[in-house]
Amino acid sequence: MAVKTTKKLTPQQEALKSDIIGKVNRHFGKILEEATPHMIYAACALTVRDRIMEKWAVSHQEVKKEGSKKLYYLSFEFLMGRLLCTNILNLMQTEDYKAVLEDLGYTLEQVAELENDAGLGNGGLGRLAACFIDSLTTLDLPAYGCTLRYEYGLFRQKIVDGYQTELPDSWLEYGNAWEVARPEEAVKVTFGGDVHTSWENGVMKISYSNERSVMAMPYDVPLCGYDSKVVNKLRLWSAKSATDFDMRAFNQGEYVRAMEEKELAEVISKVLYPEDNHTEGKELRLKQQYFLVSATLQWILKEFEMRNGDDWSLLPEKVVIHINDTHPTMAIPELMRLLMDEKGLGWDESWDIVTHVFAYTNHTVMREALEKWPQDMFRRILPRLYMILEEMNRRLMERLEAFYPGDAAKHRYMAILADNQVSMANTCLASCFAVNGVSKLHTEILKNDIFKDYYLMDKERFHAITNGITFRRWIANCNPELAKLIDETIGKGWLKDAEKLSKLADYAEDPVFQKKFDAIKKSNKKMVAEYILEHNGIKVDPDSIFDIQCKRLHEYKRQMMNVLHIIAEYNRILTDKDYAESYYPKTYIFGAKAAPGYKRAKLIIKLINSVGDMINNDARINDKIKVVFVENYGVSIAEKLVTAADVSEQISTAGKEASGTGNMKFMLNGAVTVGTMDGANVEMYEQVGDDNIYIFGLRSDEVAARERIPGGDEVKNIYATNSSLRHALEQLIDGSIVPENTNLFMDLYNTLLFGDYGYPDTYMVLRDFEDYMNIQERISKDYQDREKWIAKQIMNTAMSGYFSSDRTIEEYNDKIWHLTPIK
Ligand code: 26W
Repeated sequence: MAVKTTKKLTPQQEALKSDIIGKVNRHFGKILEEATPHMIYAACALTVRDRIMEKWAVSHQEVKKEGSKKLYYLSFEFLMGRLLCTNILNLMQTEDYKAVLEDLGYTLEQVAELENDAGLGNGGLGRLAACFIDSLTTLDLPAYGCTLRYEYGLFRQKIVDGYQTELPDSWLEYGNAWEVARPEEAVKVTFGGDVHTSWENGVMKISYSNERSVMAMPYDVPLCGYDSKVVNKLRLWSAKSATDFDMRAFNQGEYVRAMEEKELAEVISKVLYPEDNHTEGKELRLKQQYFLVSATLQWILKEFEMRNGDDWSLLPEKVVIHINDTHPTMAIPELMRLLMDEKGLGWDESWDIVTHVFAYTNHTVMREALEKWPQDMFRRILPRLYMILEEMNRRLMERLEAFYPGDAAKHRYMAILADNQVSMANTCLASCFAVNGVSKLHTEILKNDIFKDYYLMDKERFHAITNGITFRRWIANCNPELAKLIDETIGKGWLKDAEKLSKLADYAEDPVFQKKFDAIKKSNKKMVAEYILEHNGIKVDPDSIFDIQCKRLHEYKRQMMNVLHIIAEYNRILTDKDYAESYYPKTYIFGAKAAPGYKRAKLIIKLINSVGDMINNDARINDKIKVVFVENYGVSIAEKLVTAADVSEQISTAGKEASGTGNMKFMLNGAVTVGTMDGANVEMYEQVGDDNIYIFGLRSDEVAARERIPGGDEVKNIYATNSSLRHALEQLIDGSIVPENTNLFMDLYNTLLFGDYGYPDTYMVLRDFEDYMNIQERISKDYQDREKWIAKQIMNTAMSGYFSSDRTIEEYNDKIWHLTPIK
């Protein structure tokens, strides 16, 4: 692959080298010269794993000895990405691995690229979980991440003729070097059937008939923190047929049927649901949810019992369970069930424990994302849990009647069971000892709007904890040159204490530092330009402004506004000579997956690609604008893109983006944000001040006010008066973009101008357009004042310390979890 270097290795590096060669020999039965690059990757990973395992054994003993309280972070998504570089960095061996691999004729980057992304998540919520586990471990806090071992992660996106198509993500095809199977810890999870109650000595006994069981098989991925002694783990549960075991006894016919049943059972952990911010209410998803929480809780109780015996009242002192959005909510009635039916506790005792063990984070206020299950489906699949929910609901109604006497509408809105549905959010709100939002603004919306009635009942429970990201991955690993420059300028401490980055502010206007900082941005832009040339066949100019919007595709994130604005700029270059002459070249880069069933989002992807074709191939504009859609956006592609952005697009409709974390990744790497006062953008603005961020658009209260009225007049007026917007809109339906199919984008045109339910422009694209256009024009101007612009970029990196997930985790720990760091 690369050219071998002749640098002399240190004794430690020599030892590492023979370790790697040894793995190639013993694991693959090959000599080094015969090893494929994949074998080199696997051999490397195995040496790293050995080192983690050694630490693990020690760490495990420490946790046991100290009898510490543990956090179980339950999440349906853990978007881990690749682990090789993270683990090497965390073990502080990056230089050694680099040197050894170079000695073997590889670069670390080349080898790392061979690892499949663990794409076990859709977007923000899943990536947040991954950043959290890194920070928890780095802060020496004992914690376990718990999720499903999806055989297929989030689909691989392939753009065909401008359209998104979905391919399976078989990330396990070469095996997973990081996991360890724990078959001895498998547990049984039971679905369906009939529940029978009987009484023995005054105690209710539960039994089942016609139920079906599935085995849950755990796989553990050990995780080490940066410069920390603790090893935590991510536990991945995989579904296995419970009938596997008597397979031998089966005759030919039954053998095949048994195989079919096995397939049915194992389908539970087959695939990650690709919906983000939208629930579908599918039976299999309900089963996945119960499967994860039941397996995890059985394990938690077993561990607790082993260490502490059967005094269950101690559970809240030893265990805290975090529910990452409502998806694992069934953990609440499941713990009730286990304590009552299996451990013999009464309702009140169990309830007292349950209400001191669970904490819940909300990650979205989008109505279509709030999970509700049809009651009859729930009852059929989880009959015993349903009984428990009925009793929880009955008691909840008593509490509500006491607090809000006679207010039936309110009771219904706050109920666990109402309108033939089971409300997961209300189950959490009725049971958790802590509830939090993921930014200041988002928490205000929870308190004053969607969860207001619960907030008024118990204000102390609500917390605002702003999200963060791990600086180890999002700067040290993805932008090593910038990390090195920071080390040289302010010393190394910032990787464990991100607030130290603020010292960079002193260098914002220093010409020598500016030059170095700018050179790094430029070289990252070149790297991305090469990537684009290779993958899209489009030549982009690294000297142009790189304006990037990458995130899930959703109407509220307003990729649509971005595209309309690009069309408007393009039109103006064609018609306004002065404008064309002064126009500073721009490269607009998009990356986004759309949920496969979200037609409009997929149409927006097609629009971006079609607008790209139209503009990129128009010789009249002389390469001034390029539009690029980067396929298959995910963690590893983000790691490239965030380092190369000049402008970061964070333009959601105010009030809709709970926090955003992509915004932080760009900021950290010295991009300047153009954004609305939404989610964590608000706090980014507080950190960097007016000069270093471009804020535009309606504020969340202004959006909320407009949502209450149909708004047709305002929209009509905008349409009549803003001619560049009108022109761009008309081009959606006049064949300018795709001449052979004039009607292609009709739906996008219609939804903006007429809306779906008589409310046009649901996401305020048209109403924010002019403001957006003006601010974009200002950005283009400001960019050309190079010193001033680079100073802005440096200020963004300097003031990003607050957005470290280490800070977030410390807040969670102080306010909610109360874990003690392992010594
Ligand atoms: C059931 C379907 C479904 C799937 C995922 C509904 C909702 C979700 C997530 C809660 C959506 C999500 O990822 N939300 C994002 O969470 C991030 C981490 O807190 C925030 O930064 C983003 O603003 C928020 O959209």
